[in-house]
Amino acid sequence: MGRISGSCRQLRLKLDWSELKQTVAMDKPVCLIDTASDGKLCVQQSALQVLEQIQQPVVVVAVVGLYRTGKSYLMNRLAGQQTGFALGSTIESKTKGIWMWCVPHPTKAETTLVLLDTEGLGDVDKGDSKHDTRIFSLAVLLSSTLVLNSRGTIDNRAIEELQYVTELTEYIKIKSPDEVVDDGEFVKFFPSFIWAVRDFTLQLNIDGKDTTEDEYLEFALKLKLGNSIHVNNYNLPRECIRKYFPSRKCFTFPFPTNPDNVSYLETLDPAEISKRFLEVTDRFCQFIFDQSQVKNLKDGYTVTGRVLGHLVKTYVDTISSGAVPCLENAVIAMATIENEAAFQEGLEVYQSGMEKLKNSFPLELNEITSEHQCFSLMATQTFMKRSFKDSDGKYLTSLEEAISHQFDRYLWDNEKASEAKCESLLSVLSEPMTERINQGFYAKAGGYDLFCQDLEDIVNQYNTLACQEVKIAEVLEKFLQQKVAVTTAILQADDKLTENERRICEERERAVLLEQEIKAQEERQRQLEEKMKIEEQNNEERVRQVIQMMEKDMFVQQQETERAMDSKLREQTALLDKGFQEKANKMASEIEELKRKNKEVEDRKSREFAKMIADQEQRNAQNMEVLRQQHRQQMDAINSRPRPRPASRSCSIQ
Ligand SMILES: Nc1nc2c(ncn2[C@@H]2O[C@H](COP(=O)(O)OP(=O)(O)OP(=O)(O)O)[C@@H](O)[C@H]2O)c(=O)[nH]1
Ligand SMILES: [Mg+2]
Repeated sequence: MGRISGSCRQLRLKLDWSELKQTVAMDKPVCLIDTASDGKLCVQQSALQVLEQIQQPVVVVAVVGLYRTGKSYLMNRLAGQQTGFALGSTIESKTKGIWMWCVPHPTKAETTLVLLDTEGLGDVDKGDSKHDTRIFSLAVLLSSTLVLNSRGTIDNRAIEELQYVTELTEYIKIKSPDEVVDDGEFVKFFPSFIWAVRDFTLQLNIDGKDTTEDEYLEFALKLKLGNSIHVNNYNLPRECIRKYFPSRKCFTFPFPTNPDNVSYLETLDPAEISKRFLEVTDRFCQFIFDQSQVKNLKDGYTVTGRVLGHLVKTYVDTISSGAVPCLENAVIAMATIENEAAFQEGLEVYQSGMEKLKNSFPLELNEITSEHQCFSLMATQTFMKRSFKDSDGKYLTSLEEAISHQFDRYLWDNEKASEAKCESLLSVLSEPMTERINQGFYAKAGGYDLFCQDLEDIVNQYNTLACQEVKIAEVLEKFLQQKVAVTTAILQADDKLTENERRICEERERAVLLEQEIKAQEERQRQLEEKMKIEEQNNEERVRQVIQMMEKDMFVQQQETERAMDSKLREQTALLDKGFQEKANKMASEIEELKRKNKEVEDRKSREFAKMIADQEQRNAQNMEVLRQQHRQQMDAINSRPRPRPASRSCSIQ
């Protein structure tokens, strides 16, 4: 193995290392989604290019809320910067569309924090309330943590202004764009929810008791008993928040500084900012850094920057076409894009490794096969890291086939290189003998003996020098075949030999040739056996990788389910506590429905996985059968040959 520079193992280390680093640190935010003059949302290509480079998982924090409430300022704090997202100092709304800032995650290694600052809601000048709901639903769809920002208190007006939440069922679908309202599963895919209350001036005190910020939020989200229209309208946004988001958290920020300074907050000396405001801001940031989860797609696929880019494009294109974004469709679209890319990436890993190896051709068979094994393993790992929902193993099979095809080509290239090397070696070694033939040196009595000795020397030297070559036996066989005519001529011209001795020599010549031919066949057979051994190991490894991928998939699926279940059970207990028997019963049936659906998904996945393993095993068996058949045919060819007696060309006839 020492002969190979940049072998698979060294490259593997390099690759793992470079992958970890694949993120970007932007020094300022960029516009991700803009509003065209006709009011349609459009994705900014340059922002997608930034996301395309991020191969790390992303934690996505989006902020939403009424315009002019300090959202951009708060996002800058999360980026650890005083300035960045543009702040407005007039009453006009500042941020338009959705802006993005990608920074290395401050506490999670190998993760990128993506901050999404959205256009303020409720700006009457816009005159299009649907636009607001679209921005709101995009923030929900794209984020793993949604920060709702508002000013003052969480009073009924603040909650009523959140009618966007109640409209989400119209703007987000789970399975198909025309499904009837089914929001029972939103909790599985929705971000965690944080309410940031700015300029909060009240005492945290309910009924004379000190309360926490979270208790304050729970108090504000309390449902009212009753069934009147008024009560239903009061309860609806609260119920939606309670039901859709898997977790809730609240931060109450005091006034940041004195009123004269508030417009210049971003340029203000920190000493001028209230200590309590800074303390809450720090706590808020720390909470997000510690608790915000990596963004997951439906069915638990981890979202990287690159996937987030696809998601943004898919959702915005859907919305622009007038359709409703559908999680399931997005996952399918994403899977197609990512699986195709995963196939390419895997194949490139294999190809680039083997292309480097090609520079060292010809190699011994065990060297080339062990490198092939290592690179094809790396290729499958690379594929699996990126692929998802390849439930029928279509893309994995294509990758295996492409690799196997390429491997055959590399083996052929190696054989050609080995053949050229062996031929040139024989040509150099046989040069003096060729010279002698041309000079007629052997055309004399006793010439055949001399010729045999010279030939024997060449063969011995060749066998020593070319002992590692895959084509050693075949090239020698060809060489000896080419020498038949000249050998016969020398034999005939040797007067020292009797007619009988000549016949014996001729017979021996034939035996030597036959033996070499058999040797070449046996060498081919040995090489085939080696290939079979490697294939068998590769097959076992592939099955192991498929099982590993499935276990990971199942684990993520279970976690997703547990998170949703926990949230629903908490809500059910709270409803029962407060005497909402009817709503609690409804929640109980939702829990049952969720359980049923999860069971369905798990069963389906188990079936798909079992089939995938069976298919993989069947493919392996088929591959092995092809090799075995080849082996049998070669074996038959060897066995059908008459075995010559061991022959030597040390020629003296006694
Ligand atoms: N009173 C008060 N003002 C703030 C606070 N945070 C920021 N500001 C100021 O409020 C103004 C608007 O801040 P932005 O961060 O641009 O608010 P925004 O919500 O992003 O505004 P839009 O993008 O227009 O929706 C700026 O002058 C800020 O300095 C805060 O906590 N309280
Ligand atoms: Mg803003």
